[in-house]
Amino acid sequence: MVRAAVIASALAVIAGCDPEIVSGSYFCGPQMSCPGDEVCSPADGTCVRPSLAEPFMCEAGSDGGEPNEDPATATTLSVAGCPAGQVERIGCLPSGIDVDWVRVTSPVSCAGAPLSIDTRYSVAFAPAIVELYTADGASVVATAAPCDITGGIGDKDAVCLDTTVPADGVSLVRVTLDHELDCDGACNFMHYQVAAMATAAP
Ligand SMILES: [Ca+2]
Repeated sequence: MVRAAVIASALAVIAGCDPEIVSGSYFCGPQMSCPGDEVCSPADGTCVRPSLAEPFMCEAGSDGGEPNEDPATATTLSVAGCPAGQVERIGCLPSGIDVDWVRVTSPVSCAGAPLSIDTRYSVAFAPAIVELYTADGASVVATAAPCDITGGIGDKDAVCLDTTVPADGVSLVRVTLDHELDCDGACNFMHYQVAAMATAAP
């Protein structure tokens, strides 16, 4: 709500003296909040007049990794080296029952090197929960924590996971929605971007 208000006033300044905000010109706040008579359109997470709201849809290509509901079918994200440039993938959780497994693979020569796995997602919808699992997918090793890599216009939130490249180079991650903050089911969907990068071993 605070972020949406800040963006709204910034756009008002850009528009000159006209205090009227154009429908669809700014992002919804947490849990699809919008000021005044506007509502959050799930289609793109912007505040619009109620008649213009459209349902959520996965972005083109964002569900290309499906099905990935278990470790055996996990979507692969390949880290090229340590150090190497960040690799990214767009994902989508269109409903509360969807689960995305992501297998982050790094060269075995990078074993022990610091590995960051960061996930950004729209602040408007149910937050993403990102967990690092054991290689057999049986138990959680670590949970990504909120982090400040959002920057920009303020429409994104993020959680970050700092780990190390395991001996076999495979880090198994599970992405789900936070049902504690899903607007009682009304914002139970999410686009996200998961990014991974390894740096040189100390
Ligand atoms: Ca899935």
